[in-house]
Amino acid sequence: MYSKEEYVQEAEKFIKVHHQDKWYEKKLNRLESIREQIYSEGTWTPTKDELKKGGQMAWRNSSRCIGRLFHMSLNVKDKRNLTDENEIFEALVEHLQEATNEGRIKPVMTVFRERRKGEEIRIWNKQLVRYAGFENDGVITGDPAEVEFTNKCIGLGWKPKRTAFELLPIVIQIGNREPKWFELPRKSVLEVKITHPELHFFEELQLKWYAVPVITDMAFRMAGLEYTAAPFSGWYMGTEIAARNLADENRYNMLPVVAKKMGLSTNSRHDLWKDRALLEINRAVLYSFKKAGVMITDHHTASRQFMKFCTREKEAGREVMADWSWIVPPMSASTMEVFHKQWQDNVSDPNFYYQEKKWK
Ligand code: HEM
Ligand code: NRG
Repeated sequence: MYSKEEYVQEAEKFIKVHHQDKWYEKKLNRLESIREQIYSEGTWTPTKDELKKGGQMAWRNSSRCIGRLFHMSLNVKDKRNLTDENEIFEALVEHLQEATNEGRIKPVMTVFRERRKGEEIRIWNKQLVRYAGFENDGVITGDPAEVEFTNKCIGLGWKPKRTAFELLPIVIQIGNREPKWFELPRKSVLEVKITHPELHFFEELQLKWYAVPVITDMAFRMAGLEYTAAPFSGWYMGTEIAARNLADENRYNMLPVVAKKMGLSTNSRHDLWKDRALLEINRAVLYSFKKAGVMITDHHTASRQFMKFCTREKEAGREVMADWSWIVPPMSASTMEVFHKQWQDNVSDPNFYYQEKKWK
């Protein structure tokens, strides 16, 4: 827990960076008003402009994110005034629609009330759109990573159809109140059917994925303030879906299925059947998103953009912090420049943080 003076110091650090290019006088006035607010109310309220800058800096400081070249384009929606679950749910749907933008995806963050401004707001889901997972006699239908959360939703009264790509409800909790759950309107969730430019059996597999990853379970911290609900989203890099969500053994585990359909023998690891199947799933995802007019990036482009971000940051006099094991994409690593680099990885605020789950 910070003391009041520590809150003032955190605010001061932030305001100094934010107002680098502005009048010194103005900066001092702003700090004076922040100090007064902290001493009278125990917290302070960033302006919309400061909040936006804080969000962009948090993205810029996210050492595991390869997409940071675009941090200045982050659109920050100020929903700090909302106090009830229904309104918050509406704002989440609005976020999804605005970010999706019919496939021309825009980076967006929505900020809800700060922790010390009232009862804590939490979104239980990992992401706004995720597919449920169901276990029955050791057999899993849907996304194995969501089995536990799916059971929790069923416990809250959700009635699923138990299909492989079933949208989970959104669960919102304020303080210690009963959590409330909501179904996303179908039309606000853009999804892409996965097909392949040459391998037509992909249609039979009936795979799909959603267009926009909206992370809902991380806390956004800036200048000593903590926003426990501040969902953010950009667009996908193909490997996230194709090399992990659809391929990992503890996710949709499609490599053996695709390899068999390709007519490959799965007896010898030495034949690299996994690598060949992995490549084709990745081609299928990139091809399908492109065909559907939904923005996505391939890992080679993302790697180059990240290197450009590093150059620009250096020019701006800032050192880039990066977590190599997350930045390097999960396939064809050594073909990309990022594989051959090293970075420091110290955490600095503003940033996004994991927080303890409320439902476990
Ligand atoms: C992580 C790409 C936008 C913040 C990641 C990862 C990728 C990625 C590939 C690693 C994910 C994984 O391995 O599971 C992109 C792309 C974007 C984008 C292509 C397109 C614009 C954003 C935005 C924010 C953000 C808008 C925040 C405002 C983060 C954070 C992580 C991350 C905090 C780490 C998540 C964790 O620790 O679980 N990003 N990102 N990214 N990204 Fe981005
Ligand atoms: N790997 C996760 C999503 C993590 C964040 N990735 C982004 N973020 N692209 C998945 O769903 O596969 N973003 O804000 O765009």
